[in-house]
Amino acid sequence: MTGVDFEKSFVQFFNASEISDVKPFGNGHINDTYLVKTTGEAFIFQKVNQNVFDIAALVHNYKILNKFVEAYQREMGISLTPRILTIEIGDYHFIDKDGAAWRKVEFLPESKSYDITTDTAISFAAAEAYGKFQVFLNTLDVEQFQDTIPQFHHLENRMKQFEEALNNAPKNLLDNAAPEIGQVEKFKSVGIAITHLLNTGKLPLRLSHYDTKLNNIIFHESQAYVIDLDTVMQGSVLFDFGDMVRTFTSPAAEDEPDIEKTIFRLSHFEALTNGYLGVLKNELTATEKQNLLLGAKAIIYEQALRFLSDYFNGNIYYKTAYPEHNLVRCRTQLKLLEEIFIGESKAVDILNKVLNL
Ligand code: GN1
Ligand code: MG
Repeated sequence: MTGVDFEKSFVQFFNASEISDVKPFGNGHINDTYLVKTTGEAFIFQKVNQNVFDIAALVHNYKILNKFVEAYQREMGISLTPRILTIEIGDYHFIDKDGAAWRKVEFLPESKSYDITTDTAISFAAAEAYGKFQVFLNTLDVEQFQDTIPQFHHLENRMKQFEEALNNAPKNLLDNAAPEIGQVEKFKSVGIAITHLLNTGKLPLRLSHYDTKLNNIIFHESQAYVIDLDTVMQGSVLFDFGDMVRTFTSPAAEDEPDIEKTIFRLSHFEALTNGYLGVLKNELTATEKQNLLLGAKAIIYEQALRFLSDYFNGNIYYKTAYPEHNLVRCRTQLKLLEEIFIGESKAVDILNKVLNL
């Protein structure tokens, strides 16, 4: 938490004499997040990982996005996301000597977020917040935004990266992951199907959130706020719907070692589908509506590939707590994918009902 970069960045935003406490905060796998308490107030202080994000693109996107978020709040009286505080007019980030970006964000006191939930009302409300956020994003010009991570939700790219990781993996890791390698092969058709669909050009390119995990929604005073806008970029709603299915429908943590605990709960699928599509369905095209479940399968498959690739690469992308952590994460994704295939016809019925298809 300390170190030269931390100190130098910290003083850009805070008056050290007013600080009462600084501690790590949240469960992000990529960025470093701290809760900073000052006399009377608290803030989120965050370091955006320069090894993962194109920082210039990220800084560019935030400037545009914030302008519209603030205008939306002024006009509609609704805040979509906690405020990001400027260091100078229009400047939200401080770039340190290594190229990482630091920022200060409003902290909503007594707010709650959930890694997993048993409450379908929470799944509904979180999905509705993402739906409203997408309605807002639909009003912006996608062409103005840059990719903060090139080819992020791009299965062709992810499958290629996986093949490379597999080819370069040490023998002992290949042995440990033999069953998972087999399952990845078994589900390859998911990656091929979404790639084919994306390549037909039939999906509209929309500005997307691209990290719609349950814990990227903050509940505060009966309102749900969307956080983590680092991956807002050109994309497809299929992946945003999919990442909700991935993180809302299982009652087990993403890194739960007991594989039996990862299941696909149709009750939460129904809740999130109602919440998200209740506000968004009239803005979606027929192709989008027909492929929402493929989006869910695709992002879960992608996540399995990403975790397993990182395991083979020596755990260089995701923060890990033990050597097999990424392998354990990969297993939950593959189990969830299997469960979705089992529950598919019921899930399609739910989708058709909500979409009046
Ligand atoms: C990362 O750091 P966090 O939790 O916001 C990742 C997501 C993954 C997620 C898996 C930029 O998100 O794409 O879905 O981990 N973010 C990036 O839990 O790679
Ligand atoms: Mg994120």
